[in-house]
Amino acid sequence: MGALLESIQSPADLKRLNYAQMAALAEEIREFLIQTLSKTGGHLGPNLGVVELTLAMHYVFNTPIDKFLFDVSHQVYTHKILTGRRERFETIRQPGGLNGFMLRTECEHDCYGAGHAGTALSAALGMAVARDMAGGTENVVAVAGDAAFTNGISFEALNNIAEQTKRLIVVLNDNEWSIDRNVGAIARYFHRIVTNEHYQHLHDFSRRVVQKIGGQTAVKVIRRAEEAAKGMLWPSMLFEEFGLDYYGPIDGHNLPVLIETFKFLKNIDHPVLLHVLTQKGRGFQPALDLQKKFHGLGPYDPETGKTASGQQTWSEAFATTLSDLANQDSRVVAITAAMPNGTGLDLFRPHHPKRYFDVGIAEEHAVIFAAGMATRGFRPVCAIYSTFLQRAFDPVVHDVALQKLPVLFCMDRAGLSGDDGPTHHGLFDIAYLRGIPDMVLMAPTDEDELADMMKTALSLPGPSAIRYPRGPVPGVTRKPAAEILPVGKACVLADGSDVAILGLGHMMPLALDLAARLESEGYSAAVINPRFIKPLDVETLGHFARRVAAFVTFEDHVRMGGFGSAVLEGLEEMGYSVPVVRIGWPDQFIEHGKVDALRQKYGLTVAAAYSQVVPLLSRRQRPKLVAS
Ligand SMILES: Cc1ncc(C[n+]2csc(CCOP(=O)(O)OP(=O)(O)O)c2C)c(N)n1
Repeated sequence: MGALLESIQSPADLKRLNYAQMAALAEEIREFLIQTLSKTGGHLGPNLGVVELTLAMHYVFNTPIDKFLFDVSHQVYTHKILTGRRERFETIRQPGGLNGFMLRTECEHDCYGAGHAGTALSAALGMAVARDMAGGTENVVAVAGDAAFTNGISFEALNNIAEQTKRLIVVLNDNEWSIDRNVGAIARYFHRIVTNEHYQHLHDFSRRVVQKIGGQTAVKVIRRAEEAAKGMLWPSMLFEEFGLDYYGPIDGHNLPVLIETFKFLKNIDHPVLLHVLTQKGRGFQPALDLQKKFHGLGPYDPETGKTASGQQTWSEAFATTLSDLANQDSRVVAITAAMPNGTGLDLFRPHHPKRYFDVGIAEEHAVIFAAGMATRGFRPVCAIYSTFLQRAFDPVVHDVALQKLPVLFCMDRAGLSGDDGPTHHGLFDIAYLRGIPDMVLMAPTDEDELADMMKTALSLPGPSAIRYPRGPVPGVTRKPAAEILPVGKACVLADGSDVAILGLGHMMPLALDLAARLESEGYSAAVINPRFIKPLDVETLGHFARRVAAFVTFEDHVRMGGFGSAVLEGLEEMGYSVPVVRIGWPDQFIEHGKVDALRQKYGLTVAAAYSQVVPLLSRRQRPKLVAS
């Protein structure tokens, strides 16, 4: 670690540095990020892009009194390093270590937590209005990426800002990238500003002014800085129409320009938007060459950027299957909300470029857009992470299900996401989809069954959803072609008369292990692959309810409102009172960490299921081996 970086314990230490030292500190931070993340993984590209911006903000403002909000907050590593977390930084995203995003419980400098896009402006406005009502003087600064402005909530906030407050600073951190290249009219609009012929002139002007003021007295510096910043005032119709004064675009890697501009904006009695140009991945050539990959990734070689190539993932299995199904059915179209890489649709795009739609970070729009296409005979497939589909709950209900439209939701990252933590865990989708009339909800145990479920879904007259997790598929031998499954029919893998164990989707290995353990002790254990969460196979449930002493359900989802709850309800409605041991996540937010360790900690294990179910079985009969 560099000497300057080592001297920084809090933002106060930063304020003692001069511009040259701060520029050197920026390089030390970059090197520290590249080395650390090569071991921990994380959002390298976005963080390399905002080092100077974050330094300048902390130099001019005073957190935690002043409030910084970062949209998504995946780009807050420098903020963490500067605010007393440098020594723990190597624990980022590791079990028990720092979270990868802003977390209110982690530090007083993290005034607002996030992980989903589009929230920074609304929350910042709320804080600014609260300050105004309390007669406070603190500054509120919201930093949002260019792709965050493709999100509707950002515009709902913009629509409201000028009416509610006179003091709010919005920083548009424009690097022209979302995870993939940013798309849509807003992206084109920002690009037009940046490539405007006047920009170069203004950019040079601001740099010259700041160079000139170096070394002069503080008063003169501030006055000249004001002139410089005023000189940069550049009318941007869009933001001006929303009632914000627009400043920029300025070079987001030029510390003096950033600092003098913030000093000026701090005293303006009007909401402002500062357009800052940054380079995602700055200082690390592999990240500049492969923007998408280095947005967020696991461990890599810090020299070459190379990562270990792994097994096929669920996302890849989904996308290749969708390409095949689209070959067979010209009505199939694929929709992503700015996640072509994460959802695997990158693999679909080259095969069916005209049937691939990236709508930006706009999950609600994605779902309603799909509904519109479905009304005209298409078979839209929305590939959206379980956690991000939460955003679009109402469109799923109001625009798809209520209108009985055949849209398929393929929910990637359904289950515990691991390192990303609670903002990204997909633990609620069964609960929020199960109560929607006509919804067909499925979970595959392997990639072959995923293909069958997709084929089944595309044959249905109404809405459907499939949940599958992050990570590699089991790697089973594939059938030559996908088959349509009987809807609402579970698959009994092993018959049994003491206990019936249901392993939902990728939790099936736990069901099989539990069955093996119970069988080895003389119990007779049935194993069932439910396939359908809805409609639930009540016939199969009823069949076993008449024979077994208990059910066990395994699910990678919260217990409350989840699959086990569905089984309980199904049994109760049929008049059975057989106990159900429900193995799933408890009624609390689960921290980040390794999936296996968190499963151990929260009892999503064979051992936990065993200890809960055996007393229920023993009451009914002695184990056969013991009895004989
Ligand atoms: C609601 C929602 N949808 C999707 C995502 C996934 N996501 C995380 S960061 C990101 C791109 C953000 O781009 P931008 O705001 O421009 O910031 P940058 O990474 O370029 O700094 C996306 C799509 C998310 N976090 N939230």
